[in-house]
Amino acid sequence: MQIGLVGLQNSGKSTLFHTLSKNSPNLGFSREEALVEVVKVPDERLDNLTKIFNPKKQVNATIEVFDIPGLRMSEDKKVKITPAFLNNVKNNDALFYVIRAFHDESIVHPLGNIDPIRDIKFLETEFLLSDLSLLENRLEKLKKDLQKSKDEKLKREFPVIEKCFLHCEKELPLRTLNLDDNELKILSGFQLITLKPLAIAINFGENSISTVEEEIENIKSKLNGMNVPIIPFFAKIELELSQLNEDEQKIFMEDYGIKESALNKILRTSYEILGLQSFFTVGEDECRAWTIKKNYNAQQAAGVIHSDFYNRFIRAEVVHYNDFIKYGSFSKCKEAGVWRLEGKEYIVKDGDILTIRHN
Ligand SMILES: Nc1nc2c(ncn2[C@@H]2O[C@H](COP(=O)(O)OP(=O)(O)OP(=O)(O)O)[C@@H](O)[C@H]2O)c(=O)[nH]1
Ligand SMILES: [Mg+2]
Repeated sequence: MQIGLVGLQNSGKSTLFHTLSKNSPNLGFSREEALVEVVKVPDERLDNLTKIFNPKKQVNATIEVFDIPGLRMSEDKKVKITPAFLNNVKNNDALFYVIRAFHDESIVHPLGNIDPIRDIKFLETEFLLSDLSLLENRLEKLKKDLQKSKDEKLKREFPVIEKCFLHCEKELPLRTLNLDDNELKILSGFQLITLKPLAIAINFGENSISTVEEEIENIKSKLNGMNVPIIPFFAKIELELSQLNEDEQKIFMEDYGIKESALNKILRTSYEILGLQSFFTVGEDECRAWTIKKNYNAQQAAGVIHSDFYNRFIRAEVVHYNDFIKYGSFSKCKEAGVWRLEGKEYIVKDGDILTIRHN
């Protein structure tokens, strides 16, 4: 899974990116080239399992974060999206708009002044126009092709593209359109931007820490109808904090009154908007967190570990993390009746510990 940090120039994307990728202090602040970093998803539950099983290694789930150079003013004094920018944006499973709310006269804002609502609407409009033009072209082409051929695949595609086109024409992003799995499959090759899950991360200056909740509520009320998670963060301070060790970080965050790190918020929100959850495998070799979609059944989850596990699936031994911690061992869980054997249709829950039986 890859999430993209998208926004206008100087909104704090690269600063945020660096707080997420603290394990790679050598990453440059590139203004020209997009950078991808694999970020370890912290999970206290996995840390606790590692303490219990003492395996040779712990493997956290990972998520890829893509830092995309922002939109800037071109020579004709306009801020325009470029094909290269769009390509970078399309290349993600979910998007975070990174929006500037900090004030600093010495740092240029390509649209002139600080106005988070305007910036959010600017991005939404540009992406909507991009989708609209793609859908319009596709619709024209389908109309022509369907006059000549009776291809079943094209016939099925037409109403889906038309439905999306009419939705975008009403200035509504595609993420607000109800689409079933078949329709989504038909659309999957087009990389429509407003169909991607979205969250908004707003970068506040340090003197906003005490008022940030109010400011976020204010922004939400002005974005009525835009039903996406909105999270505040403090890029500049958090970059400094991310250089410290975990204990120091906690102390300073408390001092500043920052309740949760940008890293945690971004990852938690990514799981939420992408509909993801984690399950665990444990043992002497490794304790590991795996990422799956929320409605995955036991066989699909097994397939994430290994395709052989999918093909040769027999049953899954299941204990939930909370039960395991409560009872302390698999045998105690068996005695308590919380250890179960489940078939392939079992819907895996966030925090399940699985052992796959296969032949
Ligand atoms: N004063 C202040 N400066 C900040 C804050 N956040 C980021 N900056 C500064 O703003 C400048 C731009 O930040 P970047 O993180 O490089 O912005 P960006 O969104 O990656 O910009 P582009 O890559 O050009 O799109 C840097 O000099 C940062 O140090 C903040 O909260 N307060
Ligand atoms: Mg940058």
